[in-house]
Amino acid sequence: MPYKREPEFINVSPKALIPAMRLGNEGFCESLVVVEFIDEYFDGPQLLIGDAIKRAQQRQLVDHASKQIFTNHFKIISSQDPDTRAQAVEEGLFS
Ligand SMILES: N[C@@H](CCC(=O)N[C@@H](CS)C(=O)NCC(=O)O)C(=O)O
Repeated sequence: MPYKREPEFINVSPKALIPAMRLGNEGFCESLVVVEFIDEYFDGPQLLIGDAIKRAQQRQLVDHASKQIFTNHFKIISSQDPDTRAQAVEEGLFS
């Protein structure tokens, strides 16, 4: 792995996936959770922008990337097994 799986990281991201964040003693992971937390917690420009429909469409895009693209992309670039890479391409692009 390109990064260490330190216990404090695993505490907030049990599957050792990023993004993950910790604030004080609390932490969590998952792209959409992190995006929504940043918007709710911090002042300043919002990550999700526009009216409710636009924000829902952005959540849908993040959700799709989170479930289909990120995981498969990582397998494509990191696996040494050609079958695993081929399956990740199939799943990432066509399912
Ligand atoms: N559903 C997760 C997917 C996160 C994910 O797949 N992250 C990738 C990087 S984009 C990762 O941490 N890969 C490392 C690994 O699979 O070991 C989310 O949206 O946060």
